[in-house]
Amino acid sequence: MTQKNVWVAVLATPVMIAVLLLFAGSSRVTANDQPSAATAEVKIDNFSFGPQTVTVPVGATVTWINRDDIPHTVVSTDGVFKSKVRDTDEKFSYTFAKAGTYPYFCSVHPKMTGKVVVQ
Ligand SMILES: [Cu+2]
Repeated sequence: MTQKNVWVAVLATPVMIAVLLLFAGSSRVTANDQPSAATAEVKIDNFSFGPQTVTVPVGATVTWINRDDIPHTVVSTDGVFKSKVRDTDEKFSYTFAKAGTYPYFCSVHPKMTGKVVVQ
């Protein structure tokens, strides 16, 4: 090693250790702050999704539950998710791994629309 390279190594090592500690620390903090993934619920009732727009963190699971007395579906406009026909009190869940805006509708009644915002 040249004199210059030795100094680079001497200076770089504590920086790398600090970076590693930072990463280890931050992942531990994340684990403590979010012991389980976030969840949100959307009720389907009277031909509407409520709340119509639900905002969740990345990784959250949204569960739709049909409280109406007729069947509905939950279908992503962009083809990201698609439920089967949900009868009264049946549920559909989807976990959002990526940030974005996910509009959806009921394929039986396309005027029923909603939106999930993942951030
Ligand atoms: Cu419907």
